[in-house]
Amino acid sequence: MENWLSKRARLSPEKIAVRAGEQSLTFAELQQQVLQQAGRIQQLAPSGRIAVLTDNSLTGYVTILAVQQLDVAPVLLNQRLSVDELTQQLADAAVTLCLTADKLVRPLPIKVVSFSQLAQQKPLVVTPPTEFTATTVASIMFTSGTSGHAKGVLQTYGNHFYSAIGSVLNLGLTTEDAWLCCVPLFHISGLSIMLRGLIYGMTVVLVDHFDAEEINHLLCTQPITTISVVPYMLQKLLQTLPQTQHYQAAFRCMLLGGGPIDRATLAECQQRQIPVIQSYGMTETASQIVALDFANAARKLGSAGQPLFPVQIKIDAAQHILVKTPTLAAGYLDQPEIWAKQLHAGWFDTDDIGYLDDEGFLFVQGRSGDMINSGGENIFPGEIEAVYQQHPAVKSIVVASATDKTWGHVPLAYLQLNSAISVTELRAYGRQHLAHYKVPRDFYLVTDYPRTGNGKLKRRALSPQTAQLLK
Ligand code: S0N
Ligand code: AMP
Ligand code: MG
Ligand code: MG
Repeated sequence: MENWLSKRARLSPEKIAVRAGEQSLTFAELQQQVLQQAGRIQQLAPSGRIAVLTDNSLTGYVTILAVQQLDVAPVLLNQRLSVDELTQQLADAAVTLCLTADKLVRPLPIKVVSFSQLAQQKPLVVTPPTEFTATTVASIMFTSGTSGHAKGVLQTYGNHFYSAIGSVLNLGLTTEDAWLCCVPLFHISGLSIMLRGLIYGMTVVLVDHFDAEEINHLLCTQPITTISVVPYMLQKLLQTLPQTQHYQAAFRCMLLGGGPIDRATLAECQQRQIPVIQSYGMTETASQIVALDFANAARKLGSAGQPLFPVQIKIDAAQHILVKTPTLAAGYLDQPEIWAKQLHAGWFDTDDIGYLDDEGFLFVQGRSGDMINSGGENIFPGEIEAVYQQHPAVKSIVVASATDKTWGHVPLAYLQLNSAISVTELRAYGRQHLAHYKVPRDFYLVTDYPRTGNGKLKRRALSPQTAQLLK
């Protein structure tokens, strides 16, 4: 395929590509800014991989596209990670240059260039790739792993293209469409909106951080047609939208994904005429692979929908959701053996549990493994345990999931101690080494861990009821 940015700038140069607050860029202007930014990055003479650490700022948006125009797959870093976690990912991806929003600059063991330092560079003239090949890796983003070690997911241009097409065949497209992006660009939820923008020739309304009142205000006053949200965001939007206020008539789709949702929230949306479209997908499938359609949204409340046109789904004997899709990533960076374990004859085992009803609609029921989904962020107990096991006061630790009113699920820690330590110290230690959303909400002391007859840990049998809360 022709380079998406060049093609889009030629097809619809005057159309608004992106709006961010008071700023907006047409596709022609976006192309010009992106190529200039690429020229500045080139001035830094990067060799090897380039990471981008940014919130949803317009400069971040331009920078991610600029790295792609240098024919390099940007490594997209989660802004909430700790220095230790970022350092690990940078090393895993052999990144040599990290382009960083000024407010996210942190000491990292590689070359860090802030966006304002980058702006000082004199742009070189760059020659962008004329084509985006389907098999070329377009982006790398990390997703947490069982062992405590994050895995870099290799998303290709082919993955993103099939994903964008699968979505639009379901949701449709009008010339008026404007998609609000308040989900992070460093997650596929956000990155996919940016790439759909190029592919569809659609306006993206970029919001640098999630503020429910501000988003409600935008949806009530501006001609936005679509927004992507995780369940936490939907709940906050509902809580802060006064009963007397309504979204603009043009608003047609609240695309919900990234985690489980309760029926009551969906029913409330229905009652308030908020057009929620549930979806199911993951980083490894370059966003949604299953989604509801407008005709069935009300009738199939609670279902994640049907497989999108390019996607096949089946359920195996253990009730795991298996997927076969051209949006499936090329693999995990340098971890082919882990990838191979999840892939059987072209079918990828999601580790999610679900069933298909008699009409082929998917219902996601949970996870087979230990993953914790907190506000749309994935956490594996192993990554938390590995950090706390380094602490001299901790003799042993097991982390388990608990439901939480705000975040859906959160980690709880069950400990045996070598020496006395306060919960304040345990929290501070966690916050130093882990993303804050991974720090266990509560810490409990236990005398023993529940095990099966043959000694295997029964993580899910741990409960605050049988443990002593550390205060
Ligand atoms: C929900 C978010 C925005 C919450 O962040 P917020 O409110 O900005 O928090 P901060 O102000 O930064 O911090 C306040 C305190 O809250 C803690 N905190 C932040 N996030 C979490 C969290 N997730 N869990 C627990 N605590 C959290 C902070 O640590 C801070 O505390 P202190 O002060 O103590 O540090 C944010 O979490 C967020 O953006 N979440 C969503 C991420 C996301 O997009 N996930 C989806 C990933 N999956 C996919 O992308 C695949 C599915 C997909 O593609 C998709 C998904 C949705 C819709 C559409 C699609 C699609 O298919 O297109
Ligand atoms: P990530 O790897 O961050 O992209 O997160 C993807 C995971 O989020 C999936 O494997 C599921 O566990 C969860 N998830 C996504 N959509 C849904 C949904 N509709 N219902 C339940 N869980 C979901
Ligand atoms: Mg995942
Ligand atoms: Mg905030």
